[in-house]
Amino acid sequence: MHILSFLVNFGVNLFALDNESHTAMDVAASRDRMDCVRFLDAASSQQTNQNPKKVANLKKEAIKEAEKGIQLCEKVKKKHQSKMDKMQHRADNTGSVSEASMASAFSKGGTMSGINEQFSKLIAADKSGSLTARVKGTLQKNRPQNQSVPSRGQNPDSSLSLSTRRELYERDFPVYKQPVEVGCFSLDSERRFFNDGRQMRYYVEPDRSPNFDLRDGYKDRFIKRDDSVKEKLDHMLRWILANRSKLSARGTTASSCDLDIDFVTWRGHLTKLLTAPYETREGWQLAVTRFRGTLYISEVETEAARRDQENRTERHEEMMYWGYKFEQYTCADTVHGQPDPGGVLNTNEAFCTVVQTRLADHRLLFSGEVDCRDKDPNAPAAPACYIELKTSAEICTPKQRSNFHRFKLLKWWAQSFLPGVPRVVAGFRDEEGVVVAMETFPISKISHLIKNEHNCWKPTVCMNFCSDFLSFVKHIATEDNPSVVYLLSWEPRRDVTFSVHRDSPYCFLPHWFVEEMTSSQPSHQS
Ligand code: 0WD
Ligand code: CA
Repeated sequence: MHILSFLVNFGVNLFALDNESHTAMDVAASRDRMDCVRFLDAASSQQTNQNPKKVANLKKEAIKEAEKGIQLCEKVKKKHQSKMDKMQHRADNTGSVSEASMASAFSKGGTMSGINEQFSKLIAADKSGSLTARVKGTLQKNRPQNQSVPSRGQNPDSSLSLSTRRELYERDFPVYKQPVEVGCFSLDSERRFFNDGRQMRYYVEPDRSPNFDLRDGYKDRFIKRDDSVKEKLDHMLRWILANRSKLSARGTTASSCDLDIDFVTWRGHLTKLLTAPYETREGWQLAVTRFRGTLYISEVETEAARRDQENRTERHEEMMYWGYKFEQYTCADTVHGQPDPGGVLNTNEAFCTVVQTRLADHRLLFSGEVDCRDKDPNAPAAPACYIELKTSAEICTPKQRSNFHRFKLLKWWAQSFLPGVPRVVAGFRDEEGVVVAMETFPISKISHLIKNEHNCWKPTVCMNFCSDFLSFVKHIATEDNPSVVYLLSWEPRRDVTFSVHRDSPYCFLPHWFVEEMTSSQPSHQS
């Protein structure tokens, strides 16, 4: 408000428009800042009364300026696109992306039909490509443009960086194939791996206001996973070794033991990529290794995250338990069973789905933890029968609702959209940790729910950024070597940068995986 009155007194154009043709007053209204709306309304009435001709001119000027802004933005976007295209072209020419094997990826065995090609459009339901601000280039280079292209094994130009500015990713929604579940695995109460679905749970619908006490059992019936143990991609790699025959390139000239996949990672890492253009607080570091043509991506804990974890308050620790407790109130271990909220809660246990899909020309294999499934025997096949469970603070004010839409729904959408989980069931809890209301959010409806929020997040920006990030990774991570790590680092309001590390502590592909993948052919299972 102080800034606003300063600017108005200073003589800014009250009628100036952003690239979506909103005035300052529209923006204030959409954010529920009625104090600002009243102030701006009074100021513009005063100006109109005093000098209607001048106001008419100011309005014209505002439209002209906005048009200029839009044009500038378009230009920068084109530049970004042409750089991405060049990068893609180079990646193809250096042999890091094989068009032939790519095209064959999902047409076999009828697992992915052409109908599913448009999955992205159906479930994301957002094709808007409007522009919001003036921008500079996204893909930045501090050196002259016309230098040589890195070929395989040569160190890439580490001055290359990738912008996360949202304006650059406002284009058509990229192709995102319907994710197909290719397998699953379970982690038991001691975090042991099983190549099966033994930890699957079944959703049991509670009352509309169930009054679950999420604090129950925190002190005496809680076994917490040791989060100082960094598991990296290990569970996924175990799953890959046990299921290699499902993934190997068949009918191509590539060595039959190479995977027919560009990227292997956790779903949680992809969620971070999707939300990066909107993230203002937490950065990340992702380690990438190219091994037998596949790029493996594993998170590295940032210094800030480590500090946050060490300095968590007791209240915060307890609140982290609430999410798991909600699962215990709503999930049964067997299809006809009932939840057992009196039992011990052990966060070592997990059921993970493994899905295969394609984003633009990137063939992805990733795994994500799934809370439970619909117990109806007629429910659709996985992942469409899966349900994500969440807890959130109850919403009492318009401001809280707006924040919920702007921040929480973005994370919920990204996390479930990726593996094709169609709904989130949320328990809204009060300050004491009592669930006072329940609500189901179909993922395909979330983009409609947020439509009224001004300058809100857009699914297309999330997906286009992720796609460009993966192209960037293909371009820079050229050396195929399990002991080389390309470390991609990002902090909010900065570009993504990278550094290269050989035989360093960042190495994350374990010897047992590298040896098994190198020495033997996959055993052909049915
Ligand atoms: O080492 C790491 N940096 C991480 C390991 C980070 C994220 C996940 N993991 C591992 C764990 O082994 C976990 O079993 O991945 C598994 C889950 O992977 P994901 O599905 O890719 O992760 P994400 O989407 O971030 O989280 C899904 C659920 C969470 O549910 P909520 O509703 O809170 O989003 O997995 C749980 C949590 O219940 N979860 C974790 N479980 C164990 N270790 C972890 C973690 N670090 N992070 C989230
Ligand atoms: Ca959950």
